[in-house]
Amino acid sequence: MYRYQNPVIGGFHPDPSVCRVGDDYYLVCSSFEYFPGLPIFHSKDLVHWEQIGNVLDRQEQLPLPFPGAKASGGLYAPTIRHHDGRYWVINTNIDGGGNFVVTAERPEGPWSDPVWIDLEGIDPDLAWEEDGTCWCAFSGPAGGINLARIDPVEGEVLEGPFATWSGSGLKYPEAPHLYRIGDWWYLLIAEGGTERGHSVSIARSRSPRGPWEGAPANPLLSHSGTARSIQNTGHGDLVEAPDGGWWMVLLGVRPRGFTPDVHVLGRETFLTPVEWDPDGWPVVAPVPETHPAPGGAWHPVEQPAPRDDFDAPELAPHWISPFARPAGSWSLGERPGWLTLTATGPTLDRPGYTFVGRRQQHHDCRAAVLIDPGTGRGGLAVRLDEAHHYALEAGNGAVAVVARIGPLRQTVATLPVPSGPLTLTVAIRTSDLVPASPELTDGGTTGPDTLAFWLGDPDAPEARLLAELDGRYLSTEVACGFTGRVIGMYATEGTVAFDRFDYRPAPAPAP
Ligand code: 6LW
Repeated sequence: MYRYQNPVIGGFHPDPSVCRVGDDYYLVCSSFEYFPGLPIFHSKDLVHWEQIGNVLDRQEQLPLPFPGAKASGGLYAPTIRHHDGRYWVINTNIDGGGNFVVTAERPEGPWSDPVWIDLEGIDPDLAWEEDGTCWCAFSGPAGGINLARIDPVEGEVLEGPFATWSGSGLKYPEAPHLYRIGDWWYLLIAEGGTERGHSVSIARSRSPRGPWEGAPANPLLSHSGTARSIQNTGHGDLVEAPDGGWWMVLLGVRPRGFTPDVHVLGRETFLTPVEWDPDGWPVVAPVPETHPAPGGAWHPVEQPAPRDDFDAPELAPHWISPFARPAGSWSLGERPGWLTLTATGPTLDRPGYTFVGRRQQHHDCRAAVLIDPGTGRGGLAVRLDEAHHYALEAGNGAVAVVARIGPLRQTVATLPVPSGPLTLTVAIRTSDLVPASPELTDGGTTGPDTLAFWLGDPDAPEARLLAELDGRYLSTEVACGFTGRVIGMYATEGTVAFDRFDYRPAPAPAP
């Protein structure tokens, strides 16, 4: 009996939506201001997920104009469905155009250009009746769940929108998904807000037009007020496995540190089993840390290698850049075997800089690069947004650790270095298991983790520890917003080259 560990997709992969085609599952997540957008994953068992691309991987699909686009703006929650032999994704770009549909013959793409839909709101869903009628449920501007009949090919609104069932009375009903299951239509939603009060509720009707009957047990799922290590559980999507078992993918967080505890990896994708009671209502188990895997399938997949040595002709799909990755700002051909970044902005503090990064997916991990700063300036940064990031920077004959926390920017350490390639490392350790260094918390409370910045490989005797910084200031609760940490390479002056990027989970410190 195989058991899976939650989250099934770690790191900031919120608002998951899943569909099954035969024995294959496909899942998309929101991605906000990052390009490329809407990562798409494939699995054969709901547990092991391989990113097969990004739905929006052409800049023209993803207008994020600035000034205008902002951190945690851009792409909110998507829905993926398979209908009439095609894959469909409906989504909202809150900074550039609103609601749109893209389609593809194959899940790995290419996906079409957006077909914009004149509906105001977020969290759009797609559901079809047997006669081809297409319904779009979404979270309307007035804060309730709305329904509209649409033509998803032309992007035309054919009827509505009109208000429909909006939950059990908790705040922020959103994330609607409409399903035809047996003789019933079910409307699944999130309510309570995406923070600690997040929950999942459901209603059913004989018609998408209602009338709707809320489940007696609503909210079906909430971790609010529990001591569970997984919190903020909500924003679910239901899927039936080939063996008839039902499952829900949903978002959750894993907070760390002293109260009120904070999360640094963003809202992650979790999996929980769903049963049906004799009255035809789903029963959703509290989201488990580990659980027997869906029956009949166990298909581990290749995850990205710990080292990317930039020998491939294209960047792997998990590499992301805030707002844009303009041609000319990056190259894998200019210096074969190196990723060459050319500065497009002078600072990480305002959009427009060159940054290529990947989501931090583990609480304890290490990231390291071999950088040749040449005559430029750049380095390795851990970021939440333009106002919350720590950077280990090389340039002009020195390395420096620079911390940006809200209105404060401070160079914490500097060290002269010889010219030529350097290894820069950030080692991230959860501190609620390991008392943080006193000077880090000056005797105060313990944050979620500490970030140690090294010149060289920390395991090598010649390595130099430059600074250890408290990770609470790079948490979503401090920075606010919808994303999580991204660790990446950047250039803010001239051209900087990176020979490799290593990312490895580290064993949690012994308690
Ligand atoms: C998402 C909505 C939400 O569209 O936040 O808090 C938005 N809930 O469901 C971004 O995740």
